[in-house]
Amino acid sequence: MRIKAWIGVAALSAAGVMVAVPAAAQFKKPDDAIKYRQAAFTVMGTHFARIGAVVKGAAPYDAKQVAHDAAVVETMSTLPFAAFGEGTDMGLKTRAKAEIWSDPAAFKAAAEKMQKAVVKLAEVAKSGDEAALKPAFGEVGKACKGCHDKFRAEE
Ligand code: ASC
Repeated sequence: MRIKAWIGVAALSAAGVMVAVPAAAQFKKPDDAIKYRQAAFTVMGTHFARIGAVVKGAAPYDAKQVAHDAAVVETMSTLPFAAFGEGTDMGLKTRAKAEIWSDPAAFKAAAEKMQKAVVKLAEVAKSGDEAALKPAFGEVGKACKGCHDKFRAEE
């Protein structure tokens, strides 16, 4: 009985440690992290492009649809950056550049710039202000490109 209680405490403290471990350790292996971040970027890019079609006039403006797409982009934008841990610079085919790990502060700043622009886009989309959509979309696109130019290799 006493041993069982001790095991319980050990399990609890192990759980406590798990909460505190770096995000990268949430993935079983580097390839899982690479797959995960690529999936998040793919979903984000897909929904961002749907808004793009609207602002370019290739698709009709539907406030509800745009708000949904922007909400998906916003949620996805919070996911990939926990999957750039040490050791995830190789394995599965990845375009992630070494600068991500050699200049983490700049990478973080670029990620946060994008996330801020995405929050704004989601707000604008939710408000139903059609005229404000294009500039907000443009700001996100610029932030995407800024990060790609520095941290993503060519195909
Ligand atoms: C997109 C998409 C990106 C950005 C970027 C903006 O639609 O998938 O990565 O826009 O191309 O320059």
